[in-house]
Amino acid sequence: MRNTSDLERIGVKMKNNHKNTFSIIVFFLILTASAMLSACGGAKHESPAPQPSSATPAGHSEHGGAATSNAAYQFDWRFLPSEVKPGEPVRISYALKDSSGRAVTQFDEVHEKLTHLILVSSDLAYFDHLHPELKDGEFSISTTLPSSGNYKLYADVTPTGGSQQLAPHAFRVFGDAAPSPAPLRVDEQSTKIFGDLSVTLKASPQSLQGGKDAALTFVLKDAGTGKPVTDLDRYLGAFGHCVIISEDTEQFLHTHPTQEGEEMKGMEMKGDQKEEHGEHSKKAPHQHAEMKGTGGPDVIFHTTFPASGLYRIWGQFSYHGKIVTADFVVRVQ
Ligand SMILES: [Cu+2]
Repeated sequence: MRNTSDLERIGVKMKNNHKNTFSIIVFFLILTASAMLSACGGAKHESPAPQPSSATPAGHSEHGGAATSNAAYQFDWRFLPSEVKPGEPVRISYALKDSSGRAVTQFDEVHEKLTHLILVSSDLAYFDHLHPELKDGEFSISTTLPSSGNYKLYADVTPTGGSQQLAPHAFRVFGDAAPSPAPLRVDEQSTKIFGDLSVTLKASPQSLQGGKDAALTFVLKDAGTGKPVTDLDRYLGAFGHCVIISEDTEQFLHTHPTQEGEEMKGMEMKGDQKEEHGEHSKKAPHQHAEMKGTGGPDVIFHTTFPASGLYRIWGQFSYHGKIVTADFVVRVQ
């Protein structure tokens, strides 16, 4: 994982809003499966940005900005070099255009970043959570993919004055000897060791159902001492982040813990829960020491799996200064 180095920049962004729900759940269906197999080939790729299904029109779009929440946005993707090779750095870039074709240059920070980018291999064996930098209206970041094959990106941005935008983009890494995709297997062990954490995933209901509410509880113990963890660090403004992707990579959910109690009332959780911003917002980057809430041992994510099938779940936590990514495969009936 490469995001360990982000830790130094972690802070807590406080906001004078009045939300009492702490999870954003975003999910979208990719209607253009054809894009999945298209190689990047050097050309710019445009993929429509589906509105997340849970997005409600932002109540404060009168603030103005680059776009309204109802605008249709387009993402332009670029890869340099255009032919991505395993083991060789590639610069991945994306820019957003509004419905009139204008480049969007102003974005809101959500979870302390202007954008979040999830990168997976099409068999979900590879996972990365990246934070590209914005420059001249374009987000970009360099990374190196370990092996050839098909990959998928999920970019998440919130244009200022608009609503959260999510865009999937598939691309191929060229090279011989692409490893054959590893089929997903439901984890038989519900407890696994990841870095310094022993992580148990508990699903409620135990038999997950498509279309029904579910709670995923990550129970965290110190892998060395076996003691329950109660001192998680905040990672990008939350005690945990959870990304869920379906086996066919068409469904993507990103959620945050829901249990953090009253102490969390001021936390910024944007996306579909857009709240007012501007003069009321204030940054308090060093407040996490004072914040209560639950830094373990249970970190609970509420979500709704859109349909039956296999899903891979990645829970991300910061423990003793290191990002730990704990992944499990579950079956949804
Ligand atoms: Cu992120």
